[in-house]
Parts: sequence; C-alpha cells; structure tokens
Amino acid sequence: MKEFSTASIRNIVLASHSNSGKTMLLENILNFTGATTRIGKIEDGTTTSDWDEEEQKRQISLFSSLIPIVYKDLKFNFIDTPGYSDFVGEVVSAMRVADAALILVDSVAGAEVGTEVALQYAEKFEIPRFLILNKMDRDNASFAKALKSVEEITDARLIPMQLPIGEKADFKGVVDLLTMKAYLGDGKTASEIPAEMQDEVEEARMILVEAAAEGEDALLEKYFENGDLTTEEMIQGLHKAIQVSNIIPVMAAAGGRMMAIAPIMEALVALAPSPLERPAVKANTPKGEIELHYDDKGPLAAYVWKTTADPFVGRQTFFKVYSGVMSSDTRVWNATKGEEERLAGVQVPSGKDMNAVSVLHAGDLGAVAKLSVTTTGDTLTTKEQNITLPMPEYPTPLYRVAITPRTQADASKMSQTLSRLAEEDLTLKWEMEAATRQTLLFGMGDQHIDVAVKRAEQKFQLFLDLHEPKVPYEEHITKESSATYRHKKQTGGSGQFGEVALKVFPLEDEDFSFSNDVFGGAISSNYMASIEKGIRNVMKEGVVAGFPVHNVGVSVYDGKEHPVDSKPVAFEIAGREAFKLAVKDANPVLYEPIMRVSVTVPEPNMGDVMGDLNTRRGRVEGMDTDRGRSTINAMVPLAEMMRYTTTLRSMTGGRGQFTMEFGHYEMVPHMQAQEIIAQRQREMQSED
Ligand SMILES: Nc1nc2c(ncn2[C@@H]2O[C@H](COP(=O)(O)OP(=O)(O)OP(=O)(O)O)[C@@H](O)[C@H]2O)c(=O)[nH]1
Ligand SMILES: [Mg+2]
Repeated sequence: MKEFSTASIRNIVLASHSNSGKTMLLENILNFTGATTRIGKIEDGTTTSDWDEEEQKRQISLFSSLIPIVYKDLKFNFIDTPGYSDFVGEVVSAMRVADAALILVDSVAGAEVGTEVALQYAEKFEIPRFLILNKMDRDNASFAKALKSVEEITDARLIPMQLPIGEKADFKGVVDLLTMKAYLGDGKTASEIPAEMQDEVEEARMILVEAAAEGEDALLEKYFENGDLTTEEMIQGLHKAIQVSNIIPVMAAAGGRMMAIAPIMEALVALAPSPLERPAVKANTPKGEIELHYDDKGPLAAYVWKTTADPFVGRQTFFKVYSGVMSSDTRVWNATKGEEERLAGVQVPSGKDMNAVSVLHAGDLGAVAKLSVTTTGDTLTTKEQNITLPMPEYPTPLYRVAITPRTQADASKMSQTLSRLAEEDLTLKWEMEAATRQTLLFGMGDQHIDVAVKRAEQKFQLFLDLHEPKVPYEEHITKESSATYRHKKQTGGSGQFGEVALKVFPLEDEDFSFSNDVFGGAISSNYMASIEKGIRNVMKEGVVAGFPVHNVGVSVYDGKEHPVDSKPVAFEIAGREAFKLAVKDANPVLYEPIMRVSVTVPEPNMGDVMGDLNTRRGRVEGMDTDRGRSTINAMVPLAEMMRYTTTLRSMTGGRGQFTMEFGHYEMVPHMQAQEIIAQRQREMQSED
C-alpha cells in the first residue's frame, strides 16, 4: 500500500444496532472501489470483516475489524464494530480512535437500542456523526418512519442530505441534495432528478442549506442575503457544522445490495474530517500536560486501541499515530509499561490480512506484530518524550460465571490464558474469589462469556467448564457461648491427649481475636499456637454451612494436659472441635454481601424495575428522573443479582443499564438462611 499523508486519512467507525448491515456495507464498498472481485456474504461466512470462525458461525460481528479503503486518493480507515450489546467494549475502543462515525439504521426496524448506544458513544467521544437509513430495499422499509424514530431518541438535528428514489422493492437509488442529481443503483453515474420528486427535493434542499449556513458566520450572512448557497459553500458549511454543532447528515441506502454506495463515499469525501481538522489531543508527560496535533514532526505518540492474542499468528497490536510517524525497524518506548519495544514491521491490516509498510504518518491506523509487553490502552512513544495518552472508560462487566479447568493440563494454563484474553478485551475480567474458592469470569452478558470460552478453546486449547457462581456468604455468631472438648487416643502405641475449654463471642469490627486466659497452668502456653491453628482452619471451612466464619473472638480459659501423651496435634484437634461446638451453640447466622446497585432505565420501565427490585429483597434508597431516563439507587443482596444483566435487558428491551459495587455484609433473613444451609448439606452429602 502506498503512503498516505495525514491530510488524506479519514478514520471512520461504523456503529449500530446488530443486523443493520455494517459488515455488508463495507463488503460492498470494497467491491465498488475495486479492492475485491467478489462480494462476500454473511450467510456464507465470506465477508472481509467477519473473518473470525466464531463470527462466521454466529453470522454476526464479534470483534472490531479495520478495513482501509482507498477512494479518490483518500485512505478511509473504516472500523466495523459489532452491534450486539455484549460486545460494546469493541465499540468503545474503536470510537476512541475514530474521527467520524457512520451510524446505520435498518429502515424497517427504525431506531433500536444499538442506535441509541452508537449515537451516545459518538457524542461522548465528540466525533461528527453520519446517519444511514439502510436496507431501503426491504419490504416495509420507510425512510420517513425510520427518520422519525431516530429523531425521537436524540437531541441532535437530523438533516437529510439524500432522499430515496422509491422504497422497498421499488428502491432505485437516491437524490443527492448537495449535487442536486439522481444516482441510481450503485450511484456511479448521475442522472436527472425524477420530475415527481422536484417539490420534495427543493424543500429538503432548503433545510440542508440552512444547516450548512450555520457552519460559518460568513456563510450565514451570504445565505441571508441571497437566500441560497452554492454546492461548494454548502460543503464548506456542512463540513464545519457537523463538527461544531449537533447536526447529523442523513443518507439512504441498501448497502448490502450495492445501492447508493457512491453517494455515501462522495458524502464522506466531502464532509468527513481528516485528523488535521480534529481538536488537539491532550496527553501527559512527566513534565506536565501537552497537546498533540497530528503532526509528523511532533513527538512520537501512538495509542494502542486493540490487541489480539493468537498463539499461531502471535500478538497483534493495533495503534493510532497521534503525533510523529511510526517506522518499521525502530525501537519505541512503551510509556505506560515503562519498557522498550522493538517494532519489527509496521503493517496495514485489512480484515485478517496484513500488508507491510515502511512508515505510517500522523493520524493513521496500523498494526505491529509480536510486541512483548504492550497491551490495549498503552502509549508508544520515545523514552525522552515519555508521553501517555488517556484510556477511555469501559463499562464494568457484571455478568459472572464460575469456571473450572476440565483437566490437569487445562489447570496449568488457565491463569495465563485468561490473563491474555482479558488483555485483549477490557470488558472481560477474571479473579479468584477466596471466600468461595471459585475462579470467576466476568463479562457483559452470556454471549460475551460464551465467545470468550470458545476463544480459549480454539486459540489456546484451554477447556473450561462453567458453573453457577456461589455467593460468598459468611458465618457469624450472635451470642457468647462456651464449650469443652477432650481429644483422647490412648489405646496402644504412643497416645494423644488434649482438652480445651473455650469461649466464643461476636466481634464488631475485628475479624478474629484469640487470647490465652488460662490461669494456673492447666494448659502450657506452648500449646496455644496449635489450638489457634486448629481454630483458624475451621474458620476457613465454616461450621454450619461451609462458609468461612468471620467476626469471632476466642478466649481459651481452661483445659487439661497429660505429661506424656499431650502433643501439639492433640491440642490442634481439641481446639478445632471445641470451637465447632461453641459456634454451633452461639446462635450462628449467615451474612451476605449487599451490593450498591444503580439502575438507569427509560421512565416508562421504572415501575416494573422497582417492582422487580422489591422481589429481589432490594431496598430502594433513591430515584431520579432526567430527560426521560429514571435512575434507581438500591441496596440489593448479591445472591439476587446473579443474572440481572439478562433480566434487565428483557424488562427494558435492552435499554436499561446498571452498575453494581460491593456495599457491605448483612445478616441473611432466617428463611433464606435455612434454604442455603439445607442446600449446602445436600451438596456436602453428594460430595462424600
Ligand atoms: N435487504 C437487505 N438486507 C441487507 C442489507 N445489508 C445487509 N443485509 C442483510 O442483513 C443481515 C445483517 O447484515 P450485517 O452486515 O451482518 O449487519 P451488521 O450491522 O454488521 O450486524 P452485526 O455485525 O451483528 O452488528 C445479513 O443477513 C445481510 O445479508 C441491505 O442493504 N438490504
Ligand atoms: Mg457486522
């Protein structure tokens, strides 16, 4: 691939609800521009973008793909993203480096949750947006209805820049309001506007002219004077307007049917900003904050927005050059990790293919293979400059499953593999939970977890079994109690003897205390360590329900020893058993983690969500409604929140979101506690 200067680069993310036709639009653009000779199909698993085996099997995109397309001497770095909400992490990463967003809407379905998410993220990352009302060829497709449905979910002003010629089976192409020409089929050649559309076109054009005039004061004046603008002036004005105001140009297409491809590309040529037109980027250095300007001559700073781990291909690191140039065969400094990396070859990826280049200019997107320490979110720079670029916030994964390795071989590589997967995907996390002795995998939803587990199998031959995660309950006592236990084994051989009398009592703020309160030397003090050890071991395993004991004080106040048969192990056993007896007698109860939950849903769903939280033993602590969205803050037991991701999605048609963090431990109500204990007893019986 030839070299492209900053001015000729356009970084454009494609985002939308799943199934709006992003992957197929790119497939058609690739073919239209001559980059491919055949148009792949989702159904055949032959598209350039969905090249991963799992994507082909599921027939949806799961990972972002970078697809550079050269058109009219410009290099369009398109990033196709998955629309399915479990994979929103990929959208965040792509938006972080894009300079414009192409948001697709299925003209039959109209605005969907994914449309809202895409619009919001683009707004958050402050990149100009374009809307394509796509699949105009489908039965029941309606440009007007789809447009209205999107207007209802955004404050932005949607301004048609193209109008469809016909709809559904009659969809023939579009009228472009900038050039005032009709473009039939793929739109390569222009024709006259159909006579019956004249009025409609005139009206729409005036709205577009007005929007364009808002881009520059000089244009606004001209517009007031003449009541019109030239095509060049409209382009100039819109180019600015989409960057400084909330104007979104709207197009119509059937991207997967090679309809209106040229008008889309022409609109992007005319309006999509090059990195040079984007605001300066703030970055950190040890000397303080600096601003970067997509300048080849500036200090080297490249942000890593994506990494893929593949044991065969090796690690691929995808970056955007924010300043300076990235050249092959150089050494760079990973400022985030504080380590040097050697860049063997800089590459331009296209789907799964990689093309070597010697240099990438400021603003461009590229990849490099086999870096050793670099992960997503890192900055590559020089040691002298030591620049770091900020990482975006990713949603916290809250859908949890417990995992176990299938075999010994799996066990030995589990932690390394999970770490690599979590490195690739910042919405995937894993941890060992000490309290339940389970390894937990956290993701955005069941599909996300499923894909991660498949990836572990296919790429790393790591086989995992999934289980329901356990709740990390705790056993506490509620009153003081005493018990004595004598451990005695004095038949034949060397005997064992130890007797311990102890008292247990609840502690408020301390987890455990142990004191030797024996008077008169009934037990010599050198056995105390063994007694404590015995007790600590039971505390880990639990007494009544198999959960660790917390907040207990122990006072050993009496006992007996034998001059010959007493030994440490005898006191360890006596201490352990005495503790068990005392705890059982001290009104033991279960404590459970209570989570601080914040649920945000469209206002009409609020009643249902509140009702549901009540059935989950939730305590609502406050609510608030702002611009049609209600936020409910509540304290809810973790035990009741295990599959909340799925429930909330179905209750709100995917429009609800929630956050959850640990609050405190609280006593489990008697009825639930009985169930948990009974369940645990059954488990222990089946384990025996
Ligand atoms: N009728 C019609 N169908 C289309 C068009 N574009 C895509 N499709 C079909 O719609 C389905 C989804 O298309 P994709 O390109 O995979 O959609 P996507 O937006 O990439 O979906 P995700 O990857 O899940 O986010 C496929 O079956 C396509 O063949 C179109 O212009 N017209
Ligand atoms: Mg796709």
